[in-house]
Amino acid sequence: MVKQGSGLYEGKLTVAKLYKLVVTGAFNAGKTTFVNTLSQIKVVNTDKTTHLKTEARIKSATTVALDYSQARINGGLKVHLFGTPGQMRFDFMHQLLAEGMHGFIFLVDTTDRSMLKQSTELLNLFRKRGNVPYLLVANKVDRQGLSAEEIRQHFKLPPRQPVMSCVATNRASVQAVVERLVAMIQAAA
Ligand SMILES: Nc1nc2c(ncn2[C@@H]2O[C@H](COP(=O)(O)OP(=O)(O)OP(=O)(O)O)[C@@H](O)[C@H]2O)c(=O)[nH]1
Ligand SMILES: [Mg+2]
Repeated sequence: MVKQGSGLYEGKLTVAKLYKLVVTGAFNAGKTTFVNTLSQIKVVNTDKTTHLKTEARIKSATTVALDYSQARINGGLKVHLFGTPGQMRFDFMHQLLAEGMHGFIFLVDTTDRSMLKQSTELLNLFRKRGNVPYLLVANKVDRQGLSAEEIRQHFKLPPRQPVMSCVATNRASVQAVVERLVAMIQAAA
C-alpha cells in the first residue's frame, strides 16, 4: 500500500484536477505581470521589443506568443495560467491558447481609457471562443483610474457577471481572482 497523499492510495491512482485558465486583455493591461506574480514555477514569457511607435511610447517590449505559469491554490488545486498577447495582430495565438480552456480572466487597465475600445473587441471575441465562465478584472487599482463599477458599466455587463478589482503585482490580489474564477468553474460544472 502506498501512503495517502502520494497520488496512489490502496492501489488506485487519483489524478488531481487541473484547470487551464487563460489570462487575456488588451495591450499593457498587466497580463504578463498577473501570470508571473502567482507562479510557483519558473515562468515562460515571450516578450519582444515592439517597433510600433504607439506601443514603444508606453513600453519597450510586448508579449508576442504567450506567458505560462503554474500554481496551486486552495486545497492544492493546480492551475495552469496562459497569458495571451494583447493585440489583434496576434489573434492566431488567442485562438490557440483558448483551445480547451476551463475559464478566462479578462484584465482591463483602469488607468487607460484609450484602450477600452480594443478591450471591448477582444472581450467579444473571447466570449465567442468558448462557452466558459470568465471574470472581468479591473486591474491597476493601486493607481488613480476607473472603478470596477465604471468598468462594469462600460462593458454593459449584467448584474450576475462578477467584476473584481486587482493589483497584478500583489500575490494575494491575483490569488483572490484565480480562486474566484475556479469557484465559478466548479459551480458551473
Ligand atoms: N501600478 C500597477 N502597475 C501594473 C499593474 N499590473 C501591471 N502593471 C504594470 O503595467 C505594465 C504592463 O504590464 P504587463 O504585464 O507587461 O502587461 P501585458 O498586458 O502583459 O502587456 P502586453 O503583453 O504588451 O499586452 C508594466 O509596467 C507593469 O509593471 C498593477 O496592478 N498596478
Ligand atoms: Mg504581456
